Amino acid sequence: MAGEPQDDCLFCKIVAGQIPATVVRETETTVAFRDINPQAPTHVLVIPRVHHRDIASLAAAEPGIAADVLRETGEVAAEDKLESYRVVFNTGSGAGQTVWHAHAHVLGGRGLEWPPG
Ligand code: DGP
Repeated sequence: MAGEPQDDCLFCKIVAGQIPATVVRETETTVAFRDINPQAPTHVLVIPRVHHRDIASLAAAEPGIAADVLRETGEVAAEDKLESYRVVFNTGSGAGQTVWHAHAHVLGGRGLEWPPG
């Protein structure tokens, strides 16, 4: 059920501490940790503790927690002293989503081209 931990979800396992991760920030509703395959000097994932398959589902069901995720992206950028950075929510397999637990990518520390690939 949406919102409940899923046995087969990698990020639910990180939230539960069953899989190790380099956690940089935690709040009551979110966890932020370094991406295992970084695409920039700073590449942090901010996830809600609750399970929803993507950011649209999270925002529809629990808009306050979606706002918490957004706020944390700014906190991550501030902690890494990023003046410029990008926040990405890959949504759907055609956009590159591979983990079906809502997450924001915070990317920075190098020049970022526009449009993205
Ligand atoms: P996306 O492609 O938008 O669904 O992003 C999923 C990201 O999750 C991808 O950049 C790699 C990262 N990732 C996958 N498995 C792990 C893991 O076990 N630990 C960490 N820290 N990151 C992971």
